[in-house]
Amino acid sequence: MRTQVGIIGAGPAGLLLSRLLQLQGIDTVVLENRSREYVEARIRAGILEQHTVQTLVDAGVGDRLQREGLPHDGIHLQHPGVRHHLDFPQLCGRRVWVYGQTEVVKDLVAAQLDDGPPLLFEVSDVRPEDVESDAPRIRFTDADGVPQVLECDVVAGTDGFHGVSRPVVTAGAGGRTWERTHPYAWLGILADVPPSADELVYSWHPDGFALLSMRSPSVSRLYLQVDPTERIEDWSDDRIWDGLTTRFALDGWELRTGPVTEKSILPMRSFVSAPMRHGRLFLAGDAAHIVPPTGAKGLNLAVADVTLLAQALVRWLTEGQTDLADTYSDRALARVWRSTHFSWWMTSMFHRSGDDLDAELQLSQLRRLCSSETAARELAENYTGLPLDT
Ligand code: FAS
Ligand code: PHB
Repeated sequence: MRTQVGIIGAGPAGLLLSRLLQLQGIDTVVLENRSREYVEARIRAGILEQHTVQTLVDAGVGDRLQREGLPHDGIHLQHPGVRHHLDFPQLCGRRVWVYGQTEVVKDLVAAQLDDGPPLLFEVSDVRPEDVESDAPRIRFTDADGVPQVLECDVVAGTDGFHGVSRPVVTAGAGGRTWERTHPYAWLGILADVPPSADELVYSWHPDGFALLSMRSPSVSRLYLQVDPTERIEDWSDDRIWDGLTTRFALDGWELRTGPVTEKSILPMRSFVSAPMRHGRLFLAGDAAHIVPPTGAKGLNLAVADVTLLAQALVRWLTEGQTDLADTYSDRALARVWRSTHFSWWMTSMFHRSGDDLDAELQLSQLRRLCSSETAARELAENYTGLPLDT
């Protein structure tokens, strides 16, 4: 098999990269080791930055997003007795959209299987090889158990945190990684109950953080800060709703409860690996970096990476110019560190772990955000997504 760009992993990064390159006449093949059903069922992010929405719309995969997605003009910040709304258009002229990552992936898979380049599910033994040469290739076994070799001009490692691509980059390019596992986790639920608030509520509470989010006018998505050692079996639906009701308590307001359809516990990690390239192997998305979800940056960072990578590969493969490819890693990492800082800052401000002094410092920060337009603008600019350095 032969193509121009071999893409490992059919998450949002790999699928969108294939789409952006297809629109510029660049051939790709996407290799995914899970089934279509599995990839389309994974419940992850839910907030799209404005540039992410524009990128999906410009790539011709934004119709359902614009029909079914929920545009949000802000978020609510809560601490005991106070719920304060941040008006994003007023603060920074941008907004965000609520549209599940599950739906983004379904739209991208449908477009690819409709009139797109090859997307091979349920492959195995994927190994990028000779990425330092001018003729890299990917060895893999197809869904029928037949060994295959995909010869490429370039390989894109968009295979997530546990993928095979990053180890090849770090082994070849040296470089380094930065990592921190945060001392808390998120218990997340999906529930068939209309959201109890018009926009997201980030709540600081002595018992721990809580987040009220949603997926549609009839489906709520909520998160509770729990200890990382907690087991989901120990959390009955009633216990979860009690915890949420306590942490969102506000006079004259009530949290609606309903049937829980999915629940899981998500560890929280900050991780960055540099460089994001070795030879003709380029990393994008969770393959190179992980942020805690408090800043709603994971999916949006993956989209930003592949927007930069697509531009670099089009210039290289159609004009023979390697300037953007040669600076891709540094340019992508600049945004990665900005998002890693913002995600750490939001996480540190809302999650209870330290002593009472920490609690007062967090509350002072929150009061500042609720009373200062300058402080609120900094949050709004980062949350809605800083302009891409394209
Ligand atoms: P992905 O991990 O999505 O995709 C990588 C793909 O590569 C997968 O389909 C995988 O099966 C495939 N793959 C792996 N190894 C392979 C191999 N050897 N061969 C072939 N294919 C291979 N972000 C938020 O902003 N908000 C959230 O609430 C949120 N919740 C999350 C919950 C969870 C459990 C996780 C893990 C992440 C969450 N994130 C959240 C972050 C999330 O949105 C990621 O940033 C996003 O999925 C990154 O997309 P990709 O880089 O495409 O990686
Ligand atoms: C979500 O809707 O899943 C969500 C929203 C905001 C976050 C994290 C997750 O910060």
